[in-house]
Amino acid sequence: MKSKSRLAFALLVLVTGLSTTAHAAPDCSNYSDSRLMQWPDTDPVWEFCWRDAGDSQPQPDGSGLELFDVYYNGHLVFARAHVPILNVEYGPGGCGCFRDWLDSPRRFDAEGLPCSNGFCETTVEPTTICDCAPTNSCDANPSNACNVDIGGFTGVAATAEPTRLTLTTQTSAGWYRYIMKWRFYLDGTLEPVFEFGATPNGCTDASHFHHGYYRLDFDIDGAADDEVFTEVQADSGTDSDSDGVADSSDNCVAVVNPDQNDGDGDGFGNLCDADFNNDAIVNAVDLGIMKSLFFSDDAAVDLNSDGIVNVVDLGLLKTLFFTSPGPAGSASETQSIATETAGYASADQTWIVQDAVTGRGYRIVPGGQDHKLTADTFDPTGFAKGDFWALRQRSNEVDDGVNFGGGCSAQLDDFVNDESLTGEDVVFWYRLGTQHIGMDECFCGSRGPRLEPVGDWSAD
Ligand SMILES: [Cu+2]
Repeated sequence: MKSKSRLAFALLVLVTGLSTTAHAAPDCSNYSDSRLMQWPDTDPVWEFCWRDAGDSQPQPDGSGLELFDVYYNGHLVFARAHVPILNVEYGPGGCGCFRDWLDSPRRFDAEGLPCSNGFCETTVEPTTICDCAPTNSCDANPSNACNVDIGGFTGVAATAEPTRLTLTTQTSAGWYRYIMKWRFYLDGTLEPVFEFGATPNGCTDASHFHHGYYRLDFDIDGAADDEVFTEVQADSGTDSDSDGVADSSDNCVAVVNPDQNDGDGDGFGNLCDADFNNDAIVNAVDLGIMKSLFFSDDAAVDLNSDGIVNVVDLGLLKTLFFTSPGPAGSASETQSIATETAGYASADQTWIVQDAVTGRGYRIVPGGQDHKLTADTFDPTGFAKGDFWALRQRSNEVDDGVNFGGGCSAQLDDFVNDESLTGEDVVFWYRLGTQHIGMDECFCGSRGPRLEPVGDWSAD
């Protein structure tokens, strides 16, 4: 990988007059204390500026290892991605609640070359307070080696493997230790990872819940023209036409077709698809195609699949005239989020933020444990406030301002005020969290969503 200081990069540009890639690399001089990353070395697919947690904004709490102007294959993904809100709530008999900070880097074990000035280029992932084999349970670990600081490196470690680049950092807030990773894959997948640890103290013997709030300021192909969708998995038990095939996999949801025959393989069953030229409308052109194949056994035009194209099929075509093929069911139902929305996620819910013009987007797929809010001694939902907030980008909404008004709980709901999202610059906030039952602080509860590219992200 390449990671150059701003100065070194400016020097390179001066000397060569050229960037090392076909398009201009992000200009990290726009973001104080940030550095450029390009990976892989040759023909980089990921290019972005990153800023160490110690320099992160906004103050007073910072926002961890920040990313700016993140490009995949030369296409802009994020303007900024970081964690401005971090908090913890204790159950009965515990220590109340805390608003924590993500701007105090803490040492961990990273070895590589170069490994200085807060940056360590490694070939194996570094070891943090959360990597404590053989057990994650402090109680079960005889040497109790899981919740002590180790290593002598402070800053950001970058680990290049054949198919992914991982940036890792560790910070402290009192006795707590927080690990942030960003994993960048060659195929465009991006995985933020958050882990929650601690050193020994009197509080964590009581059950408590940690919450981190990612702020993902998507600027896919620029700030304009964003749209947000939510995808909910269809109820696999519903069968609207009672043909024995559930809607979620029925290629004619409204027509009884237990055989599911689809002669042209376009996803619509023959009985609801007289669109032979696949232009999405049944019209005179399709009628002409049927005429030319009359008395043949053409698999696509034989609408009732009885082995011959005849007057029965012509009758079926007439009933489908001027309609679109389908509808066919799908495993997920996509709905637009047209105005600012927040809430808790339902099972299997995912989201897509995409550019309406280019069709490029990212799907946000929650990690299986990210949203879990079951606690044995108290209800953490009131404190968590939600799992997601789809908001219009506002420069005064980078933090929730709680530090000016007091309180531990996230106050993102104050930003939800019916502003339109369609065609705007969208910010997606994503909460993840984990419960620590008393004495299990060696369990760090690795959390994080998977961000998958949607659309054509190949290089221009
Ligand atoms: Cu904890």
